[in-house]
Amino acid sequence: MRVVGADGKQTYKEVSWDEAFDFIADRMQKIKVEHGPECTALFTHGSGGHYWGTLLKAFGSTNIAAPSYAQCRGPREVAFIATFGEGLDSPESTDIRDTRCLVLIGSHIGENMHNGQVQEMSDAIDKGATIITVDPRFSTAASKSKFWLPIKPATDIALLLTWIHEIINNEWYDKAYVEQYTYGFEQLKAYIQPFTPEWAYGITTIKPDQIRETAKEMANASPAVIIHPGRHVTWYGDDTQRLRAVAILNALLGSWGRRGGYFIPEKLEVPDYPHPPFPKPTRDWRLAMKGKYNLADLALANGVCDATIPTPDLDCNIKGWIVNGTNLIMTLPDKKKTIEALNNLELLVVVDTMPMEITGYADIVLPECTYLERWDDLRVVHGRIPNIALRMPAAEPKYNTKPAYWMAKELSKKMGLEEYFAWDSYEDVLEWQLKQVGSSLEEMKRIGVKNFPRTFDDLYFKPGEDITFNTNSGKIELYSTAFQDEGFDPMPVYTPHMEPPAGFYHLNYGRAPMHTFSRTANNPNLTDLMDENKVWVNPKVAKEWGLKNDQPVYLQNQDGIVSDFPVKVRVTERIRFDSVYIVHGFGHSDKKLSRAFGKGASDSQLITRVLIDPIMGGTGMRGNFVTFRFEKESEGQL
Ligand SMILES: Nc1nc2c(c(=O)[nH]1)N[C@H]1C(S)=C(S)[C@@H](COP(=O)(O)OP(=O)(O)OC[C@H]3O[C@@H](n4cnc5c(=O)[nH]c(N)nc54)[C@H](O)[C@@H]3O)O[C@H]1N2
Ligand SMILES: Nc1nc2c(c(=O)[nH]1)N[C@H]1C(S)=C(S)[C@@H](COP(=O)(O)OP(=O)(O)OC[C@H]3O[C@@H](n4cnc5c(=O)[nH]c(N)nc54)[C@H](O)[C@@H]3O)O[C@H]1N2
Ligand SMILES: [Mo]
Repeated sequence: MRVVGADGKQTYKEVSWDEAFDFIADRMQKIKVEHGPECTALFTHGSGGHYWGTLLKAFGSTNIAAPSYAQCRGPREVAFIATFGEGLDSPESTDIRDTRCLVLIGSHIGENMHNGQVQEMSDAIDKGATIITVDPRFSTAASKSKFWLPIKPATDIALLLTWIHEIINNEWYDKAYVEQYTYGFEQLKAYIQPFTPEWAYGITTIKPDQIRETAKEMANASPAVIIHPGRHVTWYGDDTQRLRAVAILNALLGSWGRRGGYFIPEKLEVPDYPHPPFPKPTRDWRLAMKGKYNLADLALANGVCDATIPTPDLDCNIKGWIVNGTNLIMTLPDKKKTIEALNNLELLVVVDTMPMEITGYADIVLPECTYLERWDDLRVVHGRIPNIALRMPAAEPKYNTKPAYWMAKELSKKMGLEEYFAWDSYEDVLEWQLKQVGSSLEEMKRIGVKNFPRTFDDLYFKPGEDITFNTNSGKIELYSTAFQDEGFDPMPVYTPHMEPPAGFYHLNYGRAPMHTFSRTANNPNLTDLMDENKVWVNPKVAKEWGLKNDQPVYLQNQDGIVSDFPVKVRVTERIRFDSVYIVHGFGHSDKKLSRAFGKGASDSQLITRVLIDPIMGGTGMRGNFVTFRFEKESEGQL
């Protein structure tokens, strides 16, 4: 579909697939001639990434960014790579099933439906594991916990440093493990001396006794203890350092590579369908970072977005985007900036299954059929045992929708890149790949998921096993030489963050179990379960403002941005008095989303202050404060 009319308005004119591909190929060619192929980028989340990635790399660009990195798990990857020489990737290798103590720091498993983790957590609870939840909100996980520490927002690093202090000074750490595997223990020990529980109490509001008691609880379970690394960890801009503190705590308790801690995952190698080598681009996304964020191991979606806004000192401004399965308007913080970038594009192609905010800004929308109507790439995941899974169509595509692999292949023909898609149907690709690993499409159609035996090592380190870690020192780095080399603090530092001004509250957000980001807000079955978000307000705050349950209010942030729509109040003790909470993904402004339009408030809209992590460029989103308004139009500031 061609988008006609004003930006964001979602007025379309249907064109043939052929016309659409001609249009895209022409614009891509123009960008290539005038600016170079590197001035294009792909934003992707989910399965289509592989096909579009192949097309873009064949075209000559490696600017491929996913919001699941710099808006999600990026800081944790960098922190764990710095400490253990390895990131966690997805799914995480947390051995929750066999743990004796699980510490959740803002990971709201149970509302965050990583189903494997939810199932293992409930098994662990049945087996008597201790759960410790650190969260300013009484989450579902907190309700299953032995300890709930309702921490003052943005102060987690202080708590983590103090736990490290307690575990070192009481000699509760795993001495043999620390001795054999770690680097920098003496520096760490000297460094953490000031961080007593009494010091942390003043910062976190967690009582010293509770800090001591929970530290002891973790030590008792060691090494079958998991200080959970979290997932959406881009909070306050010092997130990589917070996750370093998490990694260090795990190392001290000897949980990395140990049963009930972190297992060693294995993945099956499934070769790519043969294609010619990709051209090597002379410029990539790193260039646009101007020497910053060298420790980031993947492209930054926000970085590529920034590089689209012309600046005089950059010779490779991005001119064309392909956006596959990511609603960047709701996904990237600082919507104004995203729209500024969109306005500077010469080409925006959006591949989506329905009209979402982002499709309204496209030149061309390519409507994809849903996952139930198509083949997809094999799912190849690492885990305790390597396994692969097949996704196959359960129904014919409705309307004139197509799978992304078909689109990428057809477009490749228009761009002279068809040799990168040298197959007739996607079943041929799957058949070929499955054959390489000793299976077949026929078998996979029958069984769906196939497990393979592990080929190397054990699931855990053997006692006293000699191990070289992929860090500069070859050890688990309690003191990070990589951070030091880049000019960052080699050990995590607690820095106080801004506090909400009078009458404002931390804007806290998270997941609801039945919804996925903003993408399911219009789903009829899921809206039956939950059709709007509510703003959680502490009773003390409600009293001060005279707020009642279900009363609609607007939220206004520190920069004067007011939510497009009102949101109903939910008065509850489950949130601290200094914060309010809403579920992410609501407050859609696109009228074509007939069920979701105007329902609830959008956290994305209110996240205008972005705290960039200096180490890897992640976008900290929790530095925003909101107040209540009773009417949309203001009669002066509240
Ligand atoms: N149902 C459902 N499940 C999902 C998803 C989904 O869309 N829907 N998305 C998936 C994805 S991609 C991700 S990344 C994960 C995200 O899931 P998580 O990584 O678990 O979520 P976060 O958003 O980091 O954390 C939300 C929790 O942090 C708490 N919190 C807020 N501020 C602070 C603070 O300063 N300190 C502490 N200790 N806690 C704080 C909030 O109260 C809330 O309970 O969920 C995954 N699972
Ligand atoms: N304010 C705020 N921002 C956040 C977060 C937050 O909690 N709050 N969470 C962050 C995190 S952890 C993550 S991982 C990201 C996630 O960010 P996104 O993945 O961008 O999340 P959605 O907003 O759900 O956008 C998904 C888009 O994909 C489309 N889609 C769904 N299925 C398909 C399909 O099969 N094919 C195609 N082509 N498209 C499809 C949907 O219609 C929708 O437009 O957001 C990050 N940004
Ligand atoms: Mo995420």
